Amino acid sequence: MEIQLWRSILCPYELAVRELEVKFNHIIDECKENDVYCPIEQVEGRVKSVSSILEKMQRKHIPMERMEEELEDIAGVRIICQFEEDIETVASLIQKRSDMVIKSEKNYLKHIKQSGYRSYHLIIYYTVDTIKGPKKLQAEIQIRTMAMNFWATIEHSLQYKYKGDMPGHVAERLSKAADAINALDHEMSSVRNEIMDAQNSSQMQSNLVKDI
Ligand code: 0O2
Repeated sequence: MEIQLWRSILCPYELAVRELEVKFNHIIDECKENDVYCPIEQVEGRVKSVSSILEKMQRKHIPMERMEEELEDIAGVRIICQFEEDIETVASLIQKRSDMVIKSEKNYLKHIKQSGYRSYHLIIYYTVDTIKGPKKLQAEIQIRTMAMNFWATIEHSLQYKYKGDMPGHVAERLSKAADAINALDHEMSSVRNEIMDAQNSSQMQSNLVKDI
């Protein structure tokens, strides 16, 4: 397919990724403005590369005419959170929005992948306005903690390095590292809960003193 044709196919996806990044970053701004804790730490977006699209179509035997329907992650946005509990909060924020419709979810937090990969994926329908009119497309939103992202980023680049043929001992070490990441996420949540409990009880005590 000609470069020009690829550009015109991917152009609305570029717009979708940019709009979604703006919208999720705006949630961070709104939280700052209102001085409330933000469940979103960072937002990243990308449009899948042509070579990656072609590789996936070949691997999954997807014909060209079904590409946009079957490739759900041409547009991709990654939302990074501080704590595991934030993931659910972000998912319910998305659920309540009128501009994003959830098509499906993949919960790799409950069903951890064999590699050790943990993340929460949502496929959404999102409409962009183009010069040819509105276009409803699909986008994948990956929601994960900073620790999960650290692991997934390194594991992904190793997968790329080994071109799908990762030596067993490397995969095993990565799987153990994923367990350590899981333990780290739990520990950080526990520390946070302890601090919040202490803050709440000192707040209650100072309210009591005020009442007296
Ligand atoms: P990129 O560069 O992010 O586009 P697939 O797994 O691609 O055959 P499907 O059903 O779309 O098919 O998979 P899934 O699991 O819903 O989502 C795929 C994306 O999730 C991947 O995209 C990764 O970003 C991420 N992912 C899934 N499994 C793993 C894993 O074991 N390790 C890491 N690091 N990431 C994972 P792409 O297309 O691989 O890459």
